[in-house]
Amino acid sequence: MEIQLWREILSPYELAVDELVLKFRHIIDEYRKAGRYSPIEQVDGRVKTISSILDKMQRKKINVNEIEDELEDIAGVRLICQFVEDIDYVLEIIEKRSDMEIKRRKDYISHSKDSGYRSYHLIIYYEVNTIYGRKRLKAEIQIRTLAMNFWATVEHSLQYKYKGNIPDHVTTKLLRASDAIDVLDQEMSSVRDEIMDAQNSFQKKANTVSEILHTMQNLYKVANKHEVIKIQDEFYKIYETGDMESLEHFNKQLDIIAEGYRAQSIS
Ligand code: 0O2
Repeated sequence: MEIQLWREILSPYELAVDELVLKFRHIIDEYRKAGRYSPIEQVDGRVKTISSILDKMQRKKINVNEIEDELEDIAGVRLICQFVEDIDYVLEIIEKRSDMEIKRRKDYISHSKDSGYRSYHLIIYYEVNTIYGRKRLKAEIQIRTLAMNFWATVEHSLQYKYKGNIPDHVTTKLLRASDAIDVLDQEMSSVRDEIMDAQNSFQKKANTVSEILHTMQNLYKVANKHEVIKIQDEFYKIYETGDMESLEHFNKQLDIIAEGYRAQSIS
């Protein structure tokens, strides 16, 4: 097939990956801005390379004109979670969306692959709008924990190195490592609530500090400089104590001061 034709085929998939990555990153952002724990930790996306498509076509005996029907992972998005439990929340988020329709699920977490691979896969239908009109295409979403992702990344590089024929002694070690990853995920789950609490308070503090700094920046433009410097010193003192309640109280007081200046500028 001509290179130009490949570009035409792959272009809507590139758009789909860009849009999906943006949408999932926005979900993380929404959670964090609301001071809540995000079940998605990290988002990656890629369009399968032409050489990887050719490899898979060869492996699965797929014709050029069947590529889009038969290859369901030309567009791929990977959602990385901190804990196994988060995967169910992510699934719920996707199930509720109107712009993604689940076609197929592959649960390699309940039943890991013979290689030791663990991950939850969804094949979704997703619609993009291009200059040629609307196109409904398929995309693969892989959902897995940080630990599962570590294993899959290492194993994938070994598959590449050994061209799919990993020696037995390495396979044995990989299977053992996969079991260890499972144990690690279970151990991490047992302290999930504690870790989530810690991360939530960290996020809340970061949000409050960012609001305070934003208001102070605005005050610099309209208020008396000496007054703002006094407010700033007060902020540093409270910040050093590390007391969250005082920081939130200070934020509210600062809002009232800023509101006063806004009222003055209107009258
Ligand atoms: P690449 O290079 O990552 O793109 P099927 O649905 O069974 O007809 P398919 O499409 O192979 O066939 O589905 P499957 O098994 O769900 O695999 C889809 C993708 O999951 C793979 O894409 C890999 O990215 C990943 N994957 C599956 N099995 C393994 C594994 O044992 N180890 C690792 N590291 N990744 C795996 P590709 O196209 O095979 O590869």
